[in-house]
Amino acid sequence: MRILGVSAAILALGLAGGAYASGDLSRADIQTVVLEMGTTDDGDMFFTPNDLTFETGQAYKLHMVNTDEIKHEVSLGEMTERIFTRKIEIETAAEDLVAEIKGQIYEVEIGPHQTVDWYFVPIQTMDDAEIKCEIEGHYDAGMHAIARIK
Ligand SMILES: [Cu+2]
Repeated sequence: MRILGVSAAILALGLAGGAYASGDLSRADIQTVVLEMGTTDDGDMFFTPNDLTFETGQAYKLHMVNTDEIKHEVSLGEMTERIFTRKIEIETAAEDLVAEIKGQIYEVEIGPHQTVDWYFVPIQTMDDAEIKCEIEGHYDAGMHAIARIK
């Protein structure tokens, strides 16, 4: 009985060390993903990359870069419900903080030649998420991306 108890304790420690991180998951080991958006010379609109995979429990900084002369949107739709948003961060070109916005966010609109960072941790899996720009005509011009949470 005593041996069984020790084994159970070792097993529990092993699981705790291997499968679960401790502390603040939204700040540990943040992985940066760059999402560029713009318009090609042919008039096609894009997100690059247009196929994204995220993992539950991994903290991300989605670095959204609008390379265009016009504004665009990054709308997560239903994926918003599957992530914990820590903050949206806006800085000047000189990297001075303009704003940190906290709370659940569905969509971010980004001005011409601006960047915005979206800090989040996926908390539920999802197979068929879609990131899109909902400005009229932009989706049809190609401004959407497939996303999944594993
Ligand atoms: Cu757009």
